[in-house]
Formats: sequence, structure tokens, C-alpha cells
Amino acid sequence: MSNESSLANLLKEERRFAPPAELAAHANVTAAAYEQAASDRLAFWAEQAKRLSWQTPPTQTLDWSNAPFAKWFTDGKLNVAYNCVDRHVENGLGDRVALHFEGEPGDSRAITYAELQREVSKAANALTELGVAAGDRVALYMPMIPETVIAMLACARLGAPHSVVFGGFSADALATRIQDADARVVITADGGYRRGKPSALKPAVDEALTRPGTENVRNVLVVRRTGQDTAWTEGRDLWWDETVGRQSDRHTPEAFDAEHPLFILYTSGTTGKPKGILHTTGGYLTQVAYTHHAVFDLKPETDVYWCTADVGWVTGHSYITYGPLANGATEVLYEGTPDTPHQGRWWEIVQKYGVTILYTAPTAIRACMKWGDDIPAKFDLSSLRVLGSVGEPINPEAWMWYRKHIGADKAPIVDTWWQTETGAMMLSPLPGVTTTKPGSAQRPLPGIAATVVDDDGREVPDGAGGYLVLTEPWPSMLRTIWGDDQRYLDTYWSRFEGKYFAGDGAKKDEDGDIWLLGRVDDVMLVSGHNISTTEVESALVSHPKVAEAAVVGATDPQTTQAICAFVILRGSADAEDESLVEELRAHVAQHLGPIAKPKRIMPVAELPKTRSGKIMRRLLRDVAENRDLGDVSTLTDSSVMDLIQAKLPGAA
Ligand code: 6R9
Repeated sequence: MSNESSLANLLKEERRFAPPAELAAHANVTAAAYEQAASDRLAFWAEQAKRLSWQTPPTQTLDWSNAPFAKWFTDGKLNVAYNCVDRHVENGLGDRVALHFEGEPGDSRAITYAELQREVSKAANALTELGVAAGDRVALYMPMIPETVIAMLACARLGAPHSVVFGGFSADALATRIQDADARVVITADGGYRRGKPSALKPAVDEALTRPGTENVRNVLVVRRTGQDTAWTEGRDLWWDETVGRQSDRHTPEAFDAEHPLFILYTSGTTGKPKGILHTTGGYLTQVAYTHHAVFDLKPETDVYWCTADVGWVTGHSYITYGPLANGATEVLYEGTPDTPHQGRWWEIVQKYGVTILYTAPTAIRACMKWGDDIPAKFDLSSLRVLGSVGEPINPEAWMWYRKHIGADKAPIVDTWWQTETGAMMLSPLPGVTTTKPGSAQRPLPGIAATVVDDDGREVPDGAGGYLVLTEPWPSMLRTIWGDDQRYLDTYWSRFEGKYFAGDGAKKDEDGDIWLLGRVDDVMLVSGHNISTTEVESALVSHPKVAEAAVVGATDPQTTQAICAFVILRGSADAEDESLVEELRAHVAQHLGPIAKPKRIMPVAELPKTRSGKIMRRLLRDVAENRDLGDVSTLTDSSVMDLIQAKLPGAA
């Protein structure tokens, strides 16, 4: 990436939104937190660790002597499940609802903290009976149901690291992850409900377990959710309701070292085998609890919190299971898709439970925009007071829509930047402090050190772009890649001396606020200029006829790369209309300058996405460059690619 052109800094966004006075007046965290943390970062984190109940409180904060392998709170001992469940019951909050479960078919179930304690204890006793001991890995392949959260907490209670694999992944993807972690038990369900029908899970487990390298799996524990026919391997397979159901609901948690492994979560990476990101106990729980308290301004007595992520994504780990429950929150857990049985399902849920804090992804917001403003308008969303976004850069137009149509033009939006590797939020506005800017994640949170550097690792001045780096260790950082320390060093710590390389392009505006520009692989080089796919996509989405856009750089003999855009049009727009394509090209040129004008724009019906809603630009690049498609195993719906390819000139 050339320095002088740096990353594009083309999009001008002038809108500003001050925090609501009422919220600011009672906010959990004020501007003073930044100063406290800046004056003594380690003391700040030592203070935050006191949010947890330690059996042995730590006397050390950070051991960085073997950098970049960090140890936080290393001489402390605690139990994560005790912190997320038992202590709330001991504090007299046993009757508080922990989970409001809403099944896709409309069944619902409220689980209090006291009940959660009994369920987690029973599950821990069952796993113990199956021979699971501290350090053993347990794989989870589950729908979004309470047993998933219960199983995670039961593993944590026993010190048995879990590896949750998305229910949408194939048997192949599941087998690779079982092999890599050498799992001993798999917890699954007969199936879950998706798009109005039962979707089986158990067959993929059966298939995965025929693969070499999975022989150490002794048992498969199967939750009965859909009641569909399920093949059975006697001696190996056990029904959850029978095996867990007959256990004692008492279980004494054991305290583990702060650095005891808590979970492994695989992230795909652009090439090669998936990376098993390892998280540990004390630092992780400290930072997820703190950020959940600070960024959402959580008041556990009155708030109803809802994170729409799947638990198979890191967002589900940190902001469905661990952060909210460590804070004693009441939260919604929803099984299904946003448009089943109708496109207002989410808003109906917000109304039903009086949700006050909503945490979702830009891809979902854009889908709702496409369905129309009239849909959320039919529901009472007045309970909402803080809105969160995560997963991708949020386009300013989607941000504005979220604020106006969901947040009644007053709920602050917190755009939270973080990664599986960072474990918890790293950059985000604070709802009672920050004057927000549509599309910017703005500043590192208190206690976090991040900046933007150029090719040589030098910090860029305000107004310039480059790469996002983290310059100091943080409590919830990954400790390594499971079984591959070298890959940990190579992937994150070798690009810039002493700094964590996040792999995201970013720019600083004139105020020093940070704007994320997408993965570095998604930055295009066009006639010597670096242009971010995110900015071109945002320009396209700002056109009234465009609902979604994905932009890639395709190799081009004249300009190195040529900008190639795939767009989903809104309702009535005609995909065959050549003049509309011209209008869109001109629209981008007008917003970003002629250099950013896409060479090709192709209207399509769908875009390829992962389960966490990220557009798989790698596949679109394959299409744009007429190559065979790479690995499609992590796509939600692989038929999308057939549809897109069939539209291309020259397609059969
Ligand atoms: C939590 C999560 C990490 C990548 C990250 C970045 C993108 C996430 C973002 C964002 C811009 C935000 N990302 N949040 N980009 N603004 N608020 O998504 O983890 O699945 O590991 O993805 O997601 O590119 O590097 P993960």
C-alpha cells in the first residue's frame, strides 16, 4: 500500500449526535474513565477485575515477560459459571429472569437465575459422569436454545474448554474442528427451527464422527428440540433429557487459575485451515463484563437486553453467554430468523419483552431497510434506549436508518469494533459520553490502546489512513492459536514490531476518530490509489434504489484492479435497466470522485454471506475474475453463488 495515497479518505460525513441528556446524567461510565485508564492502565484493569468474585483474588495484573504471550491476573483463581450464575443467586437475585427464550415456532420459556443454577449444575454432573474432567475439550453443535448456554456454562464450571461450531456449518467443517481440538464429547440437538421448519443437526455429527481423527469422541449428548427422527449409535449417543435430567441439581464449582483455558473458537481466516482462537478465564471474563456494563450502560435491575447473534459466533460467546450473565442481566434468546413467520418478528419480540438494549449486525439492519420502514413502524419500540452494531463497518445510511426507524431518533448507537481474537469490544462510542458520527467506531475504550499506522508501522496523522493496530496487551486477548504458537506469532505479531496487527484498514479523521474500512484484503488498488470497498459500498447504499452492495477489486490490465460492484436493488427497481447502472456509477463518482467509479455494476438477488453476516468478497472476486470458486463451506446458503454466476456474461 503506497503511503502518499494512503487509504482512501473520500467519504465526508458531517452528521453528529450528542448523547441524550437523560442517559448521560445517569450513565454507568463517564468521560473520567478515559482519564483514569490513561493515567494507569493496569490499575484500571485491576479495578475492573473486582467486578468478579475471585476465590483467590489476583495480586498481579499483567505478566508480559514472555510477550506476545500474555498472562493476566495470573495468581488469581475463580470459576466462570459461579460468576455468571451462582453468585447472583447468593446475592438474592435467584428470582430474576436470566433468559427469556423465544423459539421460532412461538414457544417461549423464562429461566430465572435460580433455575439456571440448577440446570447448569445438572449438566455439569452429567458431563462428569461421562468422564469429562478439567482440560478436556467438548464440542458443541447446537441451535439457539437455552441448553446451548447451559452446556457452555457447564463446561466452564468443570474447566473443560468448549469449542462451539456453528449449527449452519457442514459435517466437514465440524469434523475438522473436532479433530483439531481433539474433543471427547459432542453436545448437539436433533435439530432446531429455521425458516419455519425443523432443520436437522444430528446427521452432520454422525457423519463427522466417521472421519479419521475423531475417534476420541466417546459420547454424543443430544437435546430433544424438534422431535424429528434421529439415527442412533447405541453406547455412544445419549439423550440430554435422560442423562442430564436424572442428575442432582447441586454441584460445587471448583476455582481455576485465571489462565485456565475457557474456550476455543475457530475463525476461518482467508486461507488455510481454520485457526482455533484460545481464550482463558480471568482476563476474558473481566473485559467482557466491563465492556457489557460500559458500552451498553447496562442497569441489570431494569434493562432487558437482546443480542441477536448466533452463539456459534464470538459475539454470542461474549455478549450472550459470558458478559451479560456475569453482570446479572435479563436477556432475550431467540432461536430463529428475523423474517419468520413475518418480517416484523424481531420488532414483535422487542415489543413483547420490552427490550431496552439491542445488539445486532449491519447486514441485518440492511435487510430490514430493504423490507421497508412500515414494518418496524407497526410495533411499539419505545422501550429501546441503546442500540449496538457489530460485525462489519456500518454504512452511514444503515446507521441513520437504525437510529431513525428503530431508535426513534434518540437512542445512541454504539458501533463496536472487535474480533474473535480480541475476545471483547475494543473500539466503540460510550452511550453517555460520545458524540457519535454515523459509520465510525470512534475511539479505543478505556484501558485499550489502538491506533492507525502506515506501511512502516509509523502512526499516521489525523486525517490519514492505514492499518488498525493494538499497541498494548488487553485482558481478553487471545492467548495463542490452539496447538500452533508459531502461527499466532506469524499472523498477528510479525507485520509490525511489538504491535498486534488486526488485518483491518482504518483511517483517522480530523478529530482523531477511527473509521474502519474493512479487511486489508478488501482494499483495492486502482491506478495507484487505495480505495476501500467499504466506502464504495456506502456510496452505493446511499442511493435510494440500492438495498445492499458488495464491492471487490478485479485484476485489470490497465488499472491494476478495477472496481466491480454487486448490488441488490430495492423493491421496485428493474435489474435489467441499463440506465440505472449508469446512474449508480455516476452516483458513486459524484460522492467519492471519478477514481472510485465502478467499472462494472451487476444487480443480483442475493450476496454470499457467512452465518455472522459478513459478505464473502473472496468468492465475489473469484466470480469477477472468472475463476473457479474456493471453499464455500462457511456460506449460509451455497446456492447463492450459482445464482450470481448464472447472471454473468458468458455463463452457460
Ligand atoms: C466481533 C466479530 C472480526 C472482523 C474485524 C472487522 C469486522 C467487526 C466491526 C468490524 C467495522 C465494526 N468488524 N466489528 N468492522 N466495524 N464495528 O465480528 O468478530 O467474526 O472475528 O470478525 O469483523 O473486519 O476484523 P469476527
